[in-house]
Amino acid sequence: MENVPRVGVAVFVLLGKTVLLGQRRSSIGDSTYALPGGHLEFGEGFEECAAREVKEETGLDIQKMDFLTATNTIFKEPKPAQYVTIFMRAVLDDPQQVPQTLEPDKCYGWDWYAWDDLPNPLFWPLEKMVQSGFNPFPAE
Ligand code: 8DG
Ligand code: MG
Repeated sequence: MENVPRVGVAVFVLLGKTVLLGQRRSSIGDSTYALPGGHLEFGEGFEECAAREVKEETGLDIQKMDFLTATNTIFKEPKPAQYVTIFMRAVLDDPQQVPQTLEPDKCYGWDWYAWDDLPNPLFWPLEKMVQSGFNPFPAE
């Protein structure tokens, strides 16, 4: 792969006070807990990409999408990579719907985690956001 910055889209899927995380199976951030998401495809909008990636990875249908923030992350390991990542927020169409591990080669499984009791270790870019005080929940 040519060394160019790539665009990632990651989604905070919120259910009550919890957020959906899955343990990655990937050369970047293996075994760490991350949001569903992936690469922006050519011609795609942010919301479109968010809905597609969440559906492909978890089977969940989402709505009420909002843009939250963007980050610029440079990974040195396992090989140099740079991601501008768009972070979206969404809720489920149907709050009864259960996440499925549809890409078992990329994720060990999905679950809901309370924002004040997140699992360890978090995927490094997410860990940085949490440590900076970032909170994906809408102001009450
Ligand atoms: P695809 O080929 O299916 O499109 O992509 P993927 O294999 O699902 O890509 P990904 O690694 O899950 O996501 C793309 C990049 O987005 C990832 O390598 C780095 C960036 N990214 C962050 N934070 C997060 C996060 O919390 N979750 C995910 N999935 N990606 C994130 O900077
Ligand atoms: Mg992914």
